[in-house]
Amino acid sequence: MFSKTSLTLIALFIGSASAETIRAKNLGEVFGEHLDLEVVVNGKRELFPLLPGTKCPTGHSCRVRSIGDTTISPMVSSLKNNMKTPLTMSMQWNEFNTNLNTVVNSNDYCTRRGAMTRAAGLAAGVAVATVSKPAYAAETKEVKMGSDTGGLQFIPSKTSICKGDSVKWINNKGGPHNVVFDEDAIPSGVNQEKISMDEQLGEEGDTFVMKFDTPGDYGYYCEPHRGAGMNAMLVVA
Ligand code: CU1
Repeated sequence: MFSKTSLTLIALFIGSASAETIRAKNLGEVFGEHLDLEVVVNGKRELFPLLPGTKCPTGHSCRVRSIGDTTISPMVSSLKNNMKTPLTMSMQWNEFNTNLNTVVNSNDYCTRRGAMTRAAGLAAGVAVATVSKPAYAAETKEVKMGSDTGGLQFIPSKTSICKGDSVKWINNKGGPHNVVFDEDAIPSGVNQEKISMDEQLGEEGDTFVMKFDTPGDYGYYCEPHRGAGMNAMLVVA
């Protein structure tokens, strides 16, 4: 869906946005110029190219790209290729800048992941309406039931997701296994029966998938092997 270089740029930006400090600098109206959004990460300067005609996002520092600089970010090329009309271009660019603001201001992983996923989607030409849906940035994390050598445990024993994400439990070895949440170790208001399994997974490769919308800590165990200590933790942020 994205070019390799675009993905590298996105990955770089996600990785670098956690502890940045932003210096505000008023450049005034620089319409028609190429601007680079400047983010300082651990004393190291990162530049993120903005489209021609775009103002520096409020509260951020931007630099005017030097004349004759022919280096164009693959992300910008992708944006140009995918924004067909001036109207959708300005709409999507506003949305993109909003997401950038969220990304550079937020230290929260889930917020940042959502914003960056939406921004990347817009850069690839996905419609605003689509990327704005909560499910757009959602992920599914996998948990093995039983270690590869047949150990009675969930692997990993602790899983962290963002609200709206799902977990897929996969029956690995040593089954049958199941997933039962501990009534006393889930967020209040969550229906224990609704998120737990009724049955057990007998065949290797069988799966159980559940989506989690309420933040908090969830303790769960495998009913047949609870006595053997087969329990684990899920954290929904
Ligand atoms: Cu089990």
